[in-house]
Amino acid sequence: MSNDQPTFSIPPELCDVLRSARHVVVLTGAGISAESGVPTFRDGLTGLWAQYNPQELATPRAFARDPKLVWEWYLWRRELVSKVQPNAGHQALVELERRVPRLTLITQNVDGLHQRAGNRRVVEIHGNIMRTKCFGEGTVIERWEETGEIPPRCPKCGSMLRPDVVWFGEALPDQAFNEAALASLACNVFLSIGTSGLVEPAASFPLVALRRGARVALINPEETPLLSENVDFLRGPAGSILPALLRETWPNS
Ligand code: BV8
Repeated sequence: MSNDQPTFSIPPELCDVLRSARHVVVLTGAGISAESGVPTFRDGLTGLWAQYNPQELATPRAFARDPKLVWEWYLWRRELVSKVQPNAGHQALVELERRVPRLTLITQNVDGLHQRAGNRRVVEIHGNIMRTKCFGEGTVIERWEETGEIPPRCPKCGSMLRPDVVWFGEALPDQAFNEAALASLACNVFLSIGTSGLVEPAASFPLVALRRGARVALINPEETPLLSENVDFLRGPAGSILPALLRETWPNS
């Protein structure tokens, strides 16, 4: 094996629990889209945006201060995401959904790649960059007049339009949060994939599952705070680890 191959081992006990699980929860972060070419938040954005801190831009304050800059940042990300494809990690989660009685796929990502890969039940706890909403009323807006003004205006009330994503300091959508929290309480296995585990309340979902006796595994190329708990650590890229995990769990498929 060449030395740049990921050197991860898959605990057989994890495969056993996964094979017999009634309810599996997966939490994904930007890392699962990295192999599709979508920059993660901490790997730094490229080009024009390298000088900006996403945590500074993804806030209501940034939008109030410079709505044109924030709108154009999301337009750049939307165009980037629309040109990429789901990768082997996304595809493995579609297969996982077929293999287990119930999969709750919670994603922090706003790129819609899980749905494009074919997962049917995706809980988007931070919204979706392809959707646009009225800043004033919060209603999703699908069509508006392009007058050249940036950001464009809501055709109903004239407020500025904004991406339908959850910014720092904003509450998560009630339904998505409740579904994610309830699944974390009820699952047998919780896989945390491609997330630095620094953003709340998403980072607490695996801890909720752990406290309720679920088996928890971190699938990530680098360590995260989750490792301070009694969890499995499969170190490496999701695009390699997830297909291997499925092969070892369901070998005769
Ligand atoms: C809220 C959408 C309350 C926008 C995003 C305690 C409790 C509650 C809140 C807080 C709290 N402490 C602090 C807070 C506030 C804040 C927060 O968590 N701050 C942090 C920075 C400390 N939380 C909030 O503001 C949340 N709101 O709690 O509201 C409230 C209640 C009522 C009323 C009002 C308010 C909202 C947070 C949501 C923010 N929006 N995204 C957009 O996308 O533009 S967050 C955004 O950043 C992502 O969605 C994601 O969640 C986060 C980035 O994290 P990751 O996905 O983990 O990405 P990252 O780059 O960090 O890591 C990538 C990982 O992948 C790395 O580990 C890397 O090694 C790995 N990787 C790389 N390559 C691969 C790979 N893995 C696998 N395979 C590979 N090939």
